[in-house]
Order: sequence, then C-alpha cells, then structure tokens
Amino acid sequence: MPAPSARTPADALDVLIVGAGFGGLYGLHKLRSLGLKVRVLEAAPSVGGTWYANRYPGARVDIQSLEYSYSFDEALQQEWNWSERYAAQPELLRYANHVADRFDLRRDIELDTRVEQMHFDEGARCWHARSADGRAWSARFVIMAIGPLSSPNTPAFEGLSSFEGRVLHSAAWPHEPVDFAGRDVAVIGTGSSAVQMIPIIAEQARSLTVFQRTPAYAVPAHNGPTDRERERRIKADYAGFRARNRKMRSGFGSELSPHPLPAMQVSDAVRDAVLEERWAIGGFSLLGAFTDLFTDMRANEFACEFVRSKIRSIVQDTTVAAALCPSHPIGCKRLCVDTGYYATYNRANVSLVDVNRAPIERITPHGVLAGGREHAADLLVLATGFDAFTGPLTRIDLRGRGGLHIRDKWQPGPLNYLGLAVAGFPNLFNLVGAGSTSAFTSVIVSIEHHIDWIADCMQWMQERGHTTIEPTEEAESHYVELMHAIAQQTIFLSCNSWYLGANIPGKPRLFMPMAGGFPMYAERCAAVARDGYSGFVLH
Ligand code: N01
Repeated sequence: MPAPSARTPADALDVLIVGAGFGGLYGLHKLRSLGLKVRVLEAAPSVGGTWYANRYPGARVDIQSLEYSYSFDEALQQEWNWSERYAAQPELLRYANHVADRFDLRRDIELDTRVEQMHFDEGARCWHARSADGRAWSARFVIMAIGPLSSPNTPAFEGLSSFEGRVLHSAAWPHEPVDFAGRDVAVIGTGSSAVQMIPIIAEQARSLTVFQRTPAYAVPAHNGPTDRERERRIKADYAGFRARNRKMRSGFGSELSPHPLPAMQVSDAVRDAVLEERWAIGGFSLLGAFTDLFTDMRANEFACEFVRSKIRSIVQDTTVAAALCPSHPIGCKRLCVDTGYYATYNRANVSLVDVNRAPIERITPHGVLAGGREHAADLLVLATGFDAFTGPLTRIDLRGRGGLHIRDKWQPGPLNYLGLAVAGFPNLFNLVGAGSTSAFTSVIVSIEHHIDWIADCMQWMQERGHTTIEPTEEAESHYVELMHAIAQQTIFLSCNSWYLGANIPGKPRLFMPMAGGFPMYAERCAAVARDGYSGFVLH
C-alpha cells in the first residue's frame, strides 16, 4: 500500500468505497485480499445497488445471466445456478447478497449511510467523507462505485405536485407490491424500464396510457428457464468463455460471430436472413449481426427497417404501429430487450399518446393533460430515466485539490482520464463512469477490469513509495479528444440519448462513454500501467 503522508490521520482507512452494488462488493473483496483497510458506505439499507433500487414490475437484466455475473472466483461461478436466461431483479439481488455473505463482506459495509460530502485534504493527502447523519471517515484512496445510472431524472412537469393519485419512479420503486388492479395507470417514457414494465402493468390495470416522446427499438429477449446444456458447456470452461468474451467489443456474446461480410456487401436476401436469425435468437445479438451497423448509416438503416417491419407485423392498428416505429438509428440509444412489448398495444385497455403530436401540458389532479385532452390516471409512473454518468457524482459535495467542486470541473462536460480518474481529484477513482466503455459492455466485465486495474496501481505505488496519483490535465484532454474522435466515426451522435446527456434539459451535449470497444479500452489502460502510469503525476 502506498505510504501515508506524515499528516494522514492515524485512523485513516486505506480505501473508502462509496456504493455496495456489484462494483463496491468486488472492490471490497479484492482490496481487502491485498491486506488493505477498506470500508464501504452504502446509502440503501441493502447491498445490490441498481438491483436494489430498480424493482419495478418486469425489471430484469438485458444481458444473459451466464455472462452478466462475476468471473473473479471460479467456485462462485460454478456453484451459482441462474434460474432464467435473463435473471429478474429479485434473483440478481439474491446473487448480490450471496456474494456479500460468501466472501464475508458485510463486516466492512455500512448500510443506510449516504455520503453527502467528500473533500480532499492536500496537507494530509487524504480524503475526508461525511454522511448525511454527520458521521465522518478519512481515507487515502476513494473509489466511487455509485454507478452511472443511479441519479433518477424527474422532469419538472407542471402540476406534478397537484396529482391526487400516486406518483412512482421506475428507479425508486416501493418495496411493497403495487396493486394495479382496477387502476387507471399513466406511464411516461418508453426506454428500457418502461418497455419492461408496460406489458405487466397492462395485464393488471383497468387502463394504461403510455406517453411516448421517442419510440424505442425493442428486440425480444426470448426469456425462459436456463438452458442447462448450454450452462454445462459454459461451466466446463468458464474461464475460457470469459476470456473469449473479453475479446468482444461488448465484453459478452462470444458464442456468435458477425456475418463475415458487412451488411452493405451482401444481398437483401442474405441480410434479411441474418437479421431474422438474430431476431429468433433475441437480445443484443441483432446489433452484432454485421460489423458495419454502428459505423455506416446505410447499413444501420437496414436493421432499423427490419425492426420497423416487425413492429408493423405485430401491432394491428396501423396508426399506433406507425407511431411506435422509431426513426433514429438503431443502437444509437440503448436497445431495449423486451417480452411482449409491441403486442401490448393490441390490448383494448392500452393507449399510446405521442407527445410530439400531443405535448404534455401539465399533470392535473386526476391525470395528464396532453394535446388539449385529459387522460385520466390515478397512478402515474415516471419511467423517465437518469441523469447519467455525471448526476451521481455532482449531487455530492465532492471537492478535490484547492476546493474544486466536481460540478465546476465538469461544467463543460465530464473531463476524465481512462474513465477512471479526474485531474484535480488525486487518489479518487470512478467506476464504470464517463470515459469507460461500461455502457456498451456487460457492466460486470467493466467493474472487474476497473477494480483489478486500480488494485494493480495501488500495489505499484506501494512498491515505489508513492502517496498520490492524479492524471495531468493534458492526458485528460487528449483522452477526451480521443473519445470524441472515436464517437464521430459511429452512429452515436445522431440521436438524443442519455449517452449524450440529451435527456436532461440544460446538460452539455457531449458523448460521455468510450465507444472504442472493451478490448481497445482495456489495452489502453494496460499500456498506461506498463508505461509506469503515463499521463499521471505521482508523488
Ligand atoms: O431510461 P431512458 P430507462 N417527457 O432514459 C422519456 C438501463 N436499464 O430507465 O427518449 C416525456 O432509457 C425518454 O424520452 P426520450 C439501460 O442502460 C436497463 O428506461 O429522452 N418523456 C425515454 O423514453 C437503459 O438504457 C434495463 O425522448 C420523457 C424515457 O423517458 C438505462 O438504464 C432496464 C421526458 C427514459 O428512458 C435507462 O433506462 C432498465 C419528458 N420530459 C434500465 N423525460 C435492463 O434491461 C424523459 N422521457 C437491464
């Protein structure tokens, strides 16, 4: 462990981790195994992070569970048996709890502890944290493991507080069951959360009105019980399977290869056959069908039109089908993986309001006024997403060198180096945030990568007697320029996505994740380490 400075408080932790989701749990396990004094602070009363907070009906993972799971411990990955191809939220939460128990993590986790303040002390070269209830900690290193999607976005709808029914947000769902029977429900939003909950709510509610601003591309999950033969095959060489996945741009999906030719170079018949095959497989496999879907708008348009034709074949009312057909490039916003989403619009109790034609004017005591018509509701669900990447950090009083607030530092956008560190914020690492490829990978692949990189870095510093590490502003701006140059070669800048901050009024429009693919990103991080942490200043 890096040497403490003479002024570091004697009771300072080696590492303070904020968040006990999948990132915080693995961080604690890994760094504690190196002999470090580590503490995890978690705002919620439970471990599990995203899978504790996002418990709306139908919440489940959109990457197959055999791939959306930890790889760091062979016994863990062998003994855990997922019940379904795509695990639902309760099973994912059980898994997080199992990991916490299996690795004896709870003794170093403080639940119900929301960090409100985190200040860097330049003299002592350590961080001081304070929780909402006034408790304090000091630590030489901090890892922010609070996730890129943990700051719910509640749009400022006029009249929201006058609503006499119940208002729920997809990302802050109550823990007791919500009874939709006999209710008139309004759902605002049609992203992944809405696409998962809408079919289930529709089956129970008296009426369901969906308010759509941008139609979603949704591909069937074809969820079902785990294929035990596939599981046996994977588990026979789980390490090899994980290694092959890490060679994929997305960190998962190595069982399927893209067609050997780009979509632009094959006939219509071949293209349709390949896309049809991927539709039958389900999930993200559609976006891996051809190598040029993310880089060539014309190729992408073939896949868009393929999904639009599916929508038109499923949805009986042609006006509704037309309204559900997206016009932006597929994959530009995160693809939704669904179970019965489009077919839900064939139900007599479901209606769709296109807010581009009928803008939401205000929420009334008894519903939603849009386009001059009041749509009755006694339960209003905001499936309106997150202030992604920056929101989780900027809502904390997080100050680095010279009292610089992260909000001011990131006023032009989330400057960072390798997605892991920020100039002016020494010894602070950010997990799966802006600048990382996490949004395009199975996030656990990114989490394990980041934590292993951070752990190696801390050991390297210890061997050389360094106390602090911080990126230079030059390295940071080169990295951000590289991110933008890569994004410009893709379709990602051509729609309004949370990757761009476009869902939050007033947020700078800037592409925040690294779109270069996981192998390229991991190699870049490895090269920086091999070069003695080039781009960082060490003291
Ligand atoms: O949020 P979203 P989400 N008026 O931002 C609309 C992950 N996730 O919670 O598209 C009207 O995607 C907004 O419209 P627009 C996954 O990475 C994974 O659904 O901005 N509408 C959009 O339709 C996902 O991408 C799973 O024009 C407004 C919706 O609200 C990410 O989390 C499940 C509005 C928000 O969609 C976020 O998903 C769930 C306004 N003022 C989530 N403001 C899995 O499957 C926003 N909207 C694992």
